[in-house]
Amino acid sequence: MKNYTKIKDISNLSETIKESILLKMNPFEFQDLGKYKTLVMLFFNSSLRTRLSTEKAAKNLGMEVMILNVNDAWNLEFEDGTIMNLDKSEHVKEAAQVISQYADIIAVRAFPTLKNKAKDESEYVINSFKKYATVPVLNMESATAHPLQALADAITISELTEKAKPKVVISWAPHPKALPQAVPNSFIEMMQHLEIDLTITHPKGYELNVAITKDTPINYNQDDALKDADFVYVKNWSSYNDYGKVINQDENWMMTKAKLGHAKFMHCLPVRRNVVVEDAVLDSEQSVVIQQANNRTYAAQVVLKQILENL
Ligand code: SN0
Repeated sequence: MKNYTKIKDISNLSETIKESILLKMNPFEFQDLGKYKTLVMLFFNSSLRTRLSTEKAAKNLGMEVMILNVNDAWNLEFEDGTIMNLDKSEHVKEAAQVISQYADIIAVRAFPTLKNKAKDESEYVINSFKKYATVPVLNMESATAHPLQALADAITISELTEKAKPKVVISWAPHPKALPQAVPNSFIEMMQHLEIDLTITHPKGYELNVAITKDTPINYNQDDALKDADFVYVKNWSSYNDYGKVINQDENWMMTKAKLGHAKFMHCLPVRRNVVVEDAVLDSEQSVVIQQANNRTYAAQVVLKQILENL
């Protein structure tokens, strides 16, 4: 693998899922692969799981890890040809080339503005690093995608499914803040590649980009959508059409034990208790969020392994 900035960078998904489950059973099998190699992780935003699981994955492969919270460094300019006489101290052109001398792989987390749709969709942060870095780039959640989370979700469903073709529902939930569409985008795209029956449910106005949802059925009736579900993935996202806006906070969309039925409950975390999902769900055996978070390590590890093998 050259870079992992999108799900399509995985050449063989079913093999990759199998390989990650093998890594989970034997995490130190390739501990020499990353010897003398360095992962530099750049954070433009907060992180808990991504930071720790990706660092753990790199260390399981014998890599060194350096982490930079970019907000503690220089304010980066991404536009071409600007006169840099305002608040931006360094251009990404220099920064990416310099970091490439210290790193064998550069991982980037950069959330969207949720204000400028065209700018967010251009993926200017991760794509600038891809353009100017001379080493592979790993997406740790960009403006429109979170492919490491989606891979961990695919691993989790593969581990837990008791059916050849389980029914998976992604259900919008209320939230006080405007959140990105990155997690649902990547989850939906990932599910479209697996042998599963996917339904999307959300209030009107929360339609995601049709380039992502394609022909996946959208049911505006949550109860109806949830019928006979095997896995229910709950996530808030802000409006895509009324870009970045919170247009509805209807608490009736919160996931409850009654609505969940016999399904497994999934969420990428962090989750707002009793807003997105009630305690009774998170504290039940049906919640698999802790297992999902554990699988973040093996998702990152299989991706780092495939990139290291290609260096
Ligand atoms: C991020 C998101 O994309 O929705 C990261 C998820 C992996 N989530 C949040 O920003 C939640 C913030 C909050 O205050 O609940």
